[in-house]
Amino acid sequence: MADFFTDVSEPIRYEGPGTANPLAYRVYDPDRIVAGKRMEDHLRIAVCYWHSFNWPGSDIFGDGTFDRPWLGDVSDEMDAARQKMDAAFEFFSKLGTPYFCFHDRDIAPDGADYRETLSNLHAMVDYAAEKIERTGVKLLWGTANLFSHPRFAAGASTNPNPEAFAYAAAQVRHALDATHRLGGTSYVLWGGREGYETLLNTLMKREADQLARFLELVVEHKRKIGFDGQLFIEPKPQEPTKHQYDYDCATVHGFLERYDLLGELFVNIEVNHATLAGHSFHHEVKYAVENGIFGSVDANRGDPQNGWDTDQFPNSVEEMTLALHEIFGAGGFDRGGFNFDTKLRRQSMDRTDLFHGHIGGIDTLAKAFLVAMDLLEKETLTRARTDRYAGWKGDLGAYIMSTEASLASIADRVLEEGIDPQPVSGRQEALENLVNHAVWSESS
Ligand code: XLS
Ligand code: NI
Ligand code: NI
Repeated sequence: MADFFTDVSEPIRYEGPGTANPLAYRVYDPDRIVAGKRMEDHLRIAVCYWHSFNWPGSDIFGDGTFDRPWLGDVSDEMDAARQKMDAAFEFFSKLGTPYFCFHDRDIAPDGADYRETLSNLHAMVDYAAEKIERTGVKLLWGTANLFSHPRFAAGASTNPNPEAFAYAAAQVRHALDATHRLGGTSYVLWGGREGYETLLNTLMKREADQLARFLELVVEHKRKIGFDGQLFIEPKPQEPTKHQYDYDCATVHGFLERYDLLGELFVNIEVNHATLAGHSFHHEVKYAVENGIFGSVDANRGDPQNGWDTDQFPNSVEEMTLALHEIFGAGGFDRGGFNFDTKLRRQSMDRTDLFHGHIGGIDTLAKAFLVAMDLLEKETLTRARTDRYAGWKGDLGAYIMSTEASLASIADRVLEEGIDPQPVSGRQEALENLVNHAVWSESS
């Protein structure tokens, strides 16, 4: 088997902040112990198959630009799929990250009918099992592509045609089985086409019921096969649909509550989806953590200048630090991790650019992680927050929250005790400075 990444002969190593080597980690040090655990085990980094190995660098205006020999000759589709997997596992091993993730269609091509599609998938899952065994790279999550094929143009589970629902169910059943067989720790459902283009032809409530039924069936199947990983929904507000039902974390939370699915499904939060929804990534993470639905992260970033999913490699330590502060303040990941749902720019056509993108993103995450752990250890933000609400620990606060209180009795206390609230500073700038100081002074 020929090497595809010949510019990188050795696995990428930690060389520290002083190194001049562009193909080395400056901060990500897998074996470094932080709060009693290896950095690698805290961050659980995964490379994604689709953007890095499946996509030739095309966009809606132009053809592929990338140098990806494994995408070149597809006269034998299964042979091409094996070459792609060779390239992918060579990359995972050389990057030195512990996990990967995939869609069913990333690893195995569609056949002439579903029977052939399934036999392609089974063959490629066998091939992946050997690679996992040989390289030690593990599966973070699997998923099914229920958005590329024209049969899903009007949705997968939310399609007006029950046959599309059934087809999607078949794909998820087999992708979940494959994930289980490959030792995956979680499974993702991104509803790319689960939304609408126009309300003129849409029964919105009926589509929500179909989506809930679909999720119920997935949960049931997960139990039946004894998959003890977590199931994640990945919120996104729109693109490709005009409106996607899994708009953001709060919408997904309300949906899970309404259909009695809380505790069965969690969220995989993508940074760029958070910003598309008009939130910060920090907001989405905090909402999910505080409402018990946090699961995993699609680490990437958008471009503030445009409103679509550019999926760029993370490079803002500050943006990541604030979110990681919430994640690790609540104990970190269970079955999730940071997967790199990231795309190179179309002009970054060299194979080695894949290394540069991942190395920079991983170092950004590692740095943000160290800063967040430092802020948590010193209780910089946690103490400021607790202090701000300290009044609620007192007599009045406890009384208001008790069943003893009524609107009238509270009003009486205001009159009797001469309650006269005085505004206090929210100290936003002071806190922003403290976060910056931690970013600047963290010495890696
Ligand atoms: C698209 C999504 C997709 C999911 C996996 O915007 O991010 O890539 O992560 O289906
Ligand atoms: Ni995305
Ligand atoms: Ni994603």
